[in-house]
Amino acid sequence: MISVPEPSVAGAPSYLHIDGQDIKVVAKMNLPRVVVFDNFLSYEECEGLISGIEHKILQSTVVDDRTGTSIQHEARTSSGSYYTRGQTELVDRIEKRIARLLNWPIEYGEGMQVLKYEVGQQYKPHNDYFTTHSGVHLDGGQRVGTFLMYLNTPKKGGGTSFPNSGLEVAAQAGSALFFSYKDADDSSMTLHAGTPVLAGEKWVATKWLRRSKF
Ligand SMILES: O=C(O)CCC(=O)C(=O)O
Repeated sequence: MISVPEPSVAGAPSYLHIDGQDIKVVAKMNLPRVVVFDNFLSYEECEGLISGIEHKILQSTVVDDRTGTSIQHEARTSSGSYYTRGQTELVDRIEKRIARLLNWPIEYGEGMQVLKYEVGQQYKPHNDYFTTHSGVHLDGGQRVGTFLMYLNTPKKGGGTSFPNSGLEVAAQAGSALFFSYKDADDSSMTLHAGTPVLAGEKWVATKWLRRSKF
């Protein structure tokens, strides 16, 4: 097996047919390794992920680099919650679709995080891999990929930006952004940010992928 998740996009397919879904391949980039998909989730699936969790969302936290504990921080002002792996039939179906799309075992994935951003809220530039100091989170190995699903379309703002390459992906309901990072350092250029929502609200679901069984 290759060392990071990677969709089967060699040969430039316009669509990948998975789980009855015609997933559109919209954009690709090598550095950072990014692939953008549309029609990954149906409208009903987006709504289902939001309605299944909105009653339990709380202020988001970040991992403290020094201690490895979860803390609230001005860099991340969204609120959110998690689905455990396979928690509902819908979550299970989507996790299987992600595993097939990225050629990465379902057991290597963390639970699914759902975030809600209101106007002015954002997630400032950060990397998703753990630093040596947050090694407390390394059971299941380092994170090597991120799969971000946009569950609605904010009226303005709320895209995901990669400040070191100038790329910005717009948040569009049902579309998804994949990026990978083989090494836990700057070489992958996957520093990224959830840009501030300027009008409306933003809902996103994130799946982090580990190097081994999580
Ligand atoms: O909301 C976004 O666009 C980015 C979210 C993010 O960076 C994360 O969950 O790690």
